[in-house]
Amino acid sequence: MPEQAYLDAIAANCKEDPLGSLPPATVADIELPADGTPEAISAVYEKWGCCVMRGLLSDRAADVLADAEAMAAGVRDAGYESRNNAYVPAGGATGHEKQIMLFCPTYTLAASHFLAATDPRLLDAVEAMIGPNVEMYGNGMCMYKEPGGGMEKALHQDAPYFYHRDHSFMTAFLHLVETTDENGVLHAIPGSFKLGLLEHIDTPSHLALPPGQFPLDCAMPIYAQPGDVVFFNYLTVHGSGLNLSEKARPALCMQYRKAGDSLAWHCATTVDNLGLPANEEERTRSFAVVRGRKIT
Ligand SMILES: O=C(O)CCC(=O)C(=O)O
Repeated sequence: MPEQAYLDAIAANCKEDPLGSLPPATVADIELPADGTPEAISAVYEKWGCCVMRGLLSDRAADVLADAEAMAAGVRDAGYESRNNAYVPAGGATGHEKQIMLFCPTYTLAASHFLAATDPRLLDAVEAMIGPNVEMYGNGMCMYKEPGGGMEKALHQDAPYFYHRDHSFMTAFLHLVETTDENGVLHAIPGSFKLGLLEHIDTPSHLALPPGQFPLDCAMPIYAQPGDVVFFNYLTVHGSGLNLSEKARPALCMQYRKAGDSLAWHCATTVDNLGLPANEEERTRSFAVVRGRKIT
């Protein structure tokens, strides 16, 4: 059973037709050019809880991709034993015994990943969204999606995984390859952050929204090119389908929060662990401050 704190949070947001209460959106509503002004970025993020900045890091994507593929090659050379911080669950739809789902952390493995996460163009955008004091969260995660059936990530919010006091937590999702319906394009529901924390269930891809109520196709595909970055608040509903193409679909997830925000609940990947108070170490853990300061 999850803790009462979680049950209380989701009860407050329980609606018969949660999606029906959201304004309709198209990609044009959340799309910004790489040189979008802070005012434009902030307005889109505040309204929709997500945005896509076209070509923001197009000059970095090739290096980040080469390092992600080197991480994967290490795992394959080791006969799918975990290496390079890989999470290697059962092969599922790939038909293989195992598949690479993700690498975490990656800033400790490859400079290209850290340099992307600290790129001033990206941090300018993050600052426009969450304010002048920005702290990294974690050390980078590369979602891999193997070819030939690589794992889906059912629609979910990131909030139950990393529930924070001030809800400033957000992800910058850097595309490394072109995404299509075939290879598991990222989907999101613009405006869904306004629904608050929703009830999640246990699935093979960890915590997710009940698929009967939130099938993948109720979200908007955000087709992208290498270097496009999708930003989303951790309450924004998002996910992606299987990769049925012949090439992997890696992407780099870089996470940030307002400096000083802190974990409120213990990190969780299963329903049983939701709503447990964060321990002292989790509440006070600090990461690199990349904009402004966190000084008391
Ligand atoms: O890799 C993807 O397409 C989805 C990733 C995701 O949902 C997440 O990192 O929370």
